[in-house]
Amino acid sequence: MSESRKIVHVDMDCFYAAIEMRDAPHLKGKPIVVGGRPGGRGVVATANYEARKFGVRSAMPASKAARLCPDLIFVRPNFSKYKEASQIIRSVFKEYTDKIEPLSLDEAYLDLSNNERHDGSATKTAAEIRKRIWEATELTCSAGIAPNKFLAKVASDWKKPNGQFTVTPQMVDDFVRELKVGKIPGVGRITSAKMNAEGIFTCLDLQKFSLRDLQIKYGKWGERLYRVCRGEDNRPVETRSYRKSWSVENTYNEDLPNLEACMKQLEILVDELEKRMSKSKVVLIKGLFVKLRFHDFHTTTMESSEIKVIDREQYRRLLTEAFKRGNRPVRLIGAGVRMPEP
Ligand code: DCP
Ligand code: MG
Repeated sequence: MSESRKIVHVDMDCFYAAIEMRDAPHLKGKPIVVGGRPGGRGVVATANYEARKFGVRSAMPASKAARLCPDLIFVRPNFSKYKEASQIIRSVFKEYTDKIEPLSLDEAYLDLSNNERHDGSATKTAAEIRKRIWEATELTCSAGIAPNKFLAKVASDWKKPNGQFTVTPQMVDDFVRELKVGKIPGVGRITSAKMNAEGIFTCLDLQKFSLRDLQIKYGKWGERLYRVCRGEDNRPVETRSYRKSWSVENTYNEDLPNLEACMKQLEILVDELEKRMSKSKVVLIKGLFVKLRFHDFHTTTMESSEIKVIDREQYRRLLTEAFKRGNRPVRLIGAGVRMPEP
């Protein structure tokens, strides 16, 4: 037990919406969403808790949200404010540990294993961190405190908003037995529905499968599932900077003969890129790029640094330029975005 770590997962409460309510008090108590991504096709980035009562959720089309909640107030996002708040929060974390792993603007893991404050109590220290964040930003957050990242992340959701929950090493077994599979980060609605259809509802149900069964059922994921359903997760808190770029690429079984064929594939790649980015909550973009590898492996990248949103027209232009550089069959296309340092 002395080896046990103390990991804290901190997650801000309805982050963008909370900032907008703080800065425009007349919005308080009313249902609001922050939405319409830049370049937007009108998607909800986040909803405050009043709006959530109507079923409004992140990633929902704005039109649907308006239908669910007729009095819904739409606020345009102000990313520079979110980034500023994120930096302040980060500076609070830094007073407590150097082992910080940011997951997005509003979420981070901290490793408090070596913390000596409050007689080494990570629970009390987390409460202090939350109080300090409130004092510095007037924003509330929730925290999970546990022996590993998986449990800390699940626990930060337990008493949301403005609460915290600790899973002590002694509690782990009981905690996971009851835990619904849909609460496992990475098990989305579809996987969880599939599991339920097979009679798997809780982590205890998953524990009945052997490692090999799970590997056969879920491939690479199987081993991780085998561990987390027992409350095990040995991933370290990785102090890292934000990713600098995000991209999707594909190597084609048969070379794409001309620009037209490349254009068709580009659309598919950009669809995929959009999908992944909305899941990962990437919000700040400083440029776009397209990468082409010709059949002779000559590789070229075209960048556009002015564009702050996923702009299909711009991608098509970049592809056209890149293609001109080689003007021969293509074996790989990549499409991506560059992100600024936070
Ligand atoms: N976000 C987004 N698109 C999504 C999900 C989130 O743009 N599909 C943005 C808006 C959120 C922020 O990221 O404010 C943080 O995401 P969370 O999932 O942590 O959601 P919230 O902080 O808004 O709410 P909660 O209180 O549930 O954490
Ligand atoms: Mg949050």
